[in-house]
Amino acid sequence: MAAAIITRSGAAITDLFPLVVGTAAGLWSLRILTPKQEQALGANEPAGPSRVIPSRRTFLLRTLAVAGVAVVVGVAGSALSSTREAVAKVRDALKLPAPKTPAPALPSGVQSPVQGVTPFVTPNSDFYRIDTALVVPQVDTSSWELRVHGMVENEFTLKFDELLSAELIESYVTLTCVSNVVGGNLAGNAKWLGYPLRDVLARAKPKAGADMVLSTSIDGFSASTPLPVLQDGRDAMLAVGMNGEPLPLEHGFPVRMVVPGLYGFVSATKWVVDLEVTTFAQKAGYWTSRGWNSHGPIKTASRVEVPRALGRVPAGRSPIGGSAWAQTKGISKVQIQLDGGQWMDATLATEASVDTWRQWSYVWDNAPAGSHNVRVRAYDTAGELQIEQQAPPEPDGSTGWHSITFTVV
Ligand SMILES: Nc1nc2c(c(=O)[nH]1)N[C@H]1C(S)=C(S)[C@@H](COP(=O)(O)O)O[C@H]1N2
Ligand SMILES: [Mo]
Repeated sequence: MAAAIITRSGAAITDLFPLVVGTAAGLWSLRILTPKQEQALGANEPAGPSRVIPSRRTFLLRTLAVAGVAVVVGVAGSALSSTREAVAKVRDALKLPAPKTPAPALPSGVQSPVQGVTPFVTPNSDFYRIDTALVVPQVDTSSWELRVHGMVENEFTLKFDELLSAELIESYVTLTCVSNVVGGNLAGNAKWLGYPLRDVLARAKPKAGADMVLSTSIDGFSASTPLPVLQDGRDAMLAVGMNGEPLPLEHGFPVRMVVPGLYGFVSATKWVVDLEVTTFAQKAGYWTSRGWNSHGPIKTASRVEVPRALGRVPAGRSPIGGSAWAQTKGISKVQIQLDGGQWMDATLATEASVDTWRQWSYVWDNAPAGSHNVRVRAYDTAGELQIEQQAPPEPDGSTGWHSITFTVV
């Protein structure tokens, strides 16, 4: 899965298109224009008499072929960028309706007082990205449709205008990737606007025996979401807005799924166009068929963000801070351990909702000069302690307590 991960801020994957295609075309033209023997030469093979030189005529024909391919590639590249511009214009012109149920205003104090802790709301341009597709799909709102079908009494197709005129909700939800390592940054928190999936399902009327909704993207990605999760009242939605704007193209414009409490690989389908009500026994999502789990509840996690790992801080007052999350349950306690000592309660920032991360802080006065270690662990509101045992992300999410070392100078 790591190979499919692209995290960046700002840049679009299509920006890489000319580079990738250019490199491929360059390599190919080198290959076709270069005599075979020369290519086959290894480091310790002698050069010289065995070289084969193509006739002028062959060389000319090959040059023409290369030029022809360059034209085709250029045309394809510019067609792609003009669709991108067209969809970007549609997005710029789009006015999202106000939600029927707005998100409650953020209480003051959600942000840890420690300088350098992640912003409580992640700006869209800094939001992590996970894509299996190399190129961002370009989906126009006028052609977007969502097919709702499978084990339901009422199959239907939803158009974008219908979705916008439905009763929309708004909610802060922290998305997390199953590939996030302990202490990693594949998590982001945004205010989402969308159509509740419970309403979509109430209209479709799932039949008895169904236990899963397979959502599919226009790019072929798919996710298996447990049906009860989409009906239990949490703010699972077909999202159209992210932090007060239409979804950025990279984050699924015009419509994606957002489901509090589940890792993105089983819930957060971007550019979603198909919902099939089915069973786990019959169908599997994209990553499930590649060795990852079928169900993906988010595991309680916490991390130290300040000081930075291996950072150097001045002597005196050392502020320590970070975030913790246990979506749908909420965080009730965060503890830290300094240099292997007693576990101590950190100060919790205000909770925005159980579906968002919660920040924490601790001030270490007069930390002695030298190298120090900080460990962190969190409890959810059921009193359950975050798993201590270290485990890698595959197949259902990493576990372990985050630990960093820093130096007081
Ligand atoms: N179409 C599509 N949707 C997708 C993915 C993808 O690769 N393709 N990745 C999923 C995963 S693994 C995660 S964690 C979230 C990440 O959403 P983001 O890229 O908006 O942060 O999207 C999910 N939806
Ligand atoms: Mo993910």
